[in-house]
Order: sequence, then C-alpha cells, then structure tokens
Amino acid sequence: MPTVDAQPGPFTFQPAETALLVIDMQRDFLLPGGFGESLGNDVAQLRRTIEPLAALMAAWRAAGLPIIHTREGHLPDLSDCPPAKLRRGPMIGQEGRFGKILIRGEYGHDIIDELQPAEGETVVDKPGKGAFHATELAGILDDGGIKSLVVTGVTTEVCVHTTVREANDRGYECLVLADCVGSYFPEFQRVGLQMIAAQGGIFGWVAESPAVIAALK
Ligand code: TIU
Repeated sequence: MPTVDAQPGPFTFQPAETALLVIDMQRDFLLPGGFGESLGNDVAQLRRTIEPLAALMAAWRAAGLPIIHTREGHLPDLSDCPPAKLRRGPMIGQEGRFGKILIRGEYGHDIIDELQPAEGETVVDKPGKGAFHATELAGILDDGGIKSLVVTGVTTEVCVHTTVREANDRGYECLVLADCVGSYFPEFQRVGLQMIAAQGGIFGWVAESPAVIAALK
C-alpha cells in the first residue's frame, strides 16, 4: 500500500478506497477583484495552492482515482441560506464583480479555470462550510467504497477544517495537504494544520503533495 511521510506519522492508503477532495476552489474566493479580495483579504495566500493542486490532480487522474470537487453557494432565491449565515454575510446574493456572490450558476461561484473538473468528476454543491452538511457527499463516498480522503482546497480553517472534522466523525481517514490548502491568514494556516495532526492525529494527518504524487508512482 502507498505510504506518505506525514504528521503525526506515516499515512498509508488503499488507492481504490481513497478520493481526492478539492474544496471550494471558486473564483469568488480566489480571483483578484473578486468577493474574497473585496473583503480586504490577500488572495495570494490562496493562489499559492493552485500550482501544486493542479499537479496533484494530474497525478491523481493519471492513477485513475476519483476526484470530488465542492463549491460553496446558494440557490438564487437564497432559500437554502440560513438567516443566521446571511446576517453575518450580507454580501451573499449581492451583485459582485463576477456575478451574484456565492450564487449557483454565476461565474464567480464556479471553479477557477486552472482546476476545472474533468469530464465525469463529481461536483458537490454545498450551502454550508462542511461538505457533508445538506449534501449528497456521504452517499457518494459510500457508493464508491471510499474510506480515506486526501483533502485540499480553501480555506484551511473554515471549509477545509469543517469538512475534515465532519469526515473524521464519520470514520474517514483524512490526509490534509499543507501546500494544497490555503487561508487568507498565515497564522490560521499554520495553527489550522497543527490542530489536525496534534494529539496523535486528532482529526487526521498533514503532508505535502509531492509526497502523495511520489506514493502514486
Ligand atoms: N470555502 C470557505 O472556506 N468559505 C469561506 O467562507 N471561507 C472563509 O475563509 N471566509
């Protein structure tokens, strides 16, 4: 079985039972001039993930393994957006530089050009931060016999963390790739990763993507 050098120790995975999860690599979060930047965030902190993630996705596809992409967003009438979320995110549904912010079907809601899903890959639309809440993800993983997740995407402390915590409680082994997850806040990136591997891997493992690519060969 492939083994990856990771924290807090080696991560071993059965390729046939492992999916690559690519969380919310959407234009609204990553494009200069987009929603994320309009809130005062430095999108370069997220954009550093694009190149390593593209290389990992190419290797993962070459190995014939499944990739599942997620997108955070809402129906145009916001009926799937809890009032509490909207109160603290009043920009959701408003017109932004790339269309209505975090609304399905809008240009800004979709995945960046560099990491577009390939034909046949699954895209899970999620209204929350976690990829399991109010989505079909659990059933997709069950149907595919998936037991381990290699987790990538943005942002480290928000949607990546929430999803890893949900997955961990559901019994999945999660490997989070430090160079393929990003936060607008360097401190949250550092501590967010530490929190995953601490206490013997309380939520999972942390590694770098070249180690996974090498393990696939
Ligand atoms: N995808 C994701 O993390 N959604 C967010 O709202 N992240 C923030 O860091 N705000």
